[in-house]
Amino acid sequence: MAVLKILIFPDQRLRTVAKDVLEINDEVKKLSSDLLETMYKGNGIGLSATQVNVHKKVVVIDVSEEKNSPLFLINPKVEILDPEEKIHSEGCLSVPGFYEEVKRPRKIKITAIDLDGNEFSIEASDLLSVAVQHEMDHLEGRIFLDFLSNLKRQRIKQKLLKKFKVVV
Ligand code: QAP
Ligand code: CO
Repeated sequence: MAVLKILIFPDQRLRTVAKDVLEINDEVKKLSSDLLETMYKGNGIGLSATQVNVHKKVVVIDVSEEKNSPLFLINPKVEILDPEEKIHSEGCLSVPGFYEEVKRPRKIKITAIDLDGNEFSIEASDLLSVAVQHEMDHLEGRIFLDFLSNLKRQRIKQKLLKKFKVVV
C-alpha cells in the first residue's frame, strides 16, 4: 500500500471526468487499497480516484467510527429514493480546512461493482448518503464548493492558493 498525493482545489485536474473501469485487475485493486490508506492517513471518510489524479471510477468510503468498514465502489450509479433535500456540513480532503453546508437528496440507492467484480446495491441515508453523493460528484469533475455562492467559492480558492502550491 502507499499514501498518494491528493490534488488541492482549485487544481484543474479535479475537473476531469473519470472513465469506467473495464476490468477488476491488480491495478484497480492496488489503486483501491492505496486510496483507502491515503484516506485513513488524512482522517477522511471518503476519497475518489479523481483526487489522486487517476481518472477512473473508483471510490472508497468508510463512515464507521472504528475506521474498519471500508466500502469500495467501482463504476457507481445512483438512484434517488427520496428527493427531499437534507442539509449537511461537508468537507473534502482536496479542500483542507473548509467545511460548508450542502443540500442533497436524503435517500439514495447505489449500484456498483465490488473488488471481486460482483455487482451489488445498497440503500443509503444520513452520512453514508452524503458521502456517496460527494464522492460520485468527484468522478464527474464536480466539487461540493460548486453548490456554494461564487463569492464563497472565490474566497476559499484565494485562501487555498496562498497556502498551497496549487497547479491551476
Ligand atoms: C466527503 O470528506 C464528506 O478539511 C469526505 O482538514 C465530508 O473525508 C462526506 C478532511 C463530509 C460527507 C460529509 C477534511 C480531513 C476530510 C479537511 C472528507 C481536513 C481533514 C474530509
Ligand atoms: Co471530496
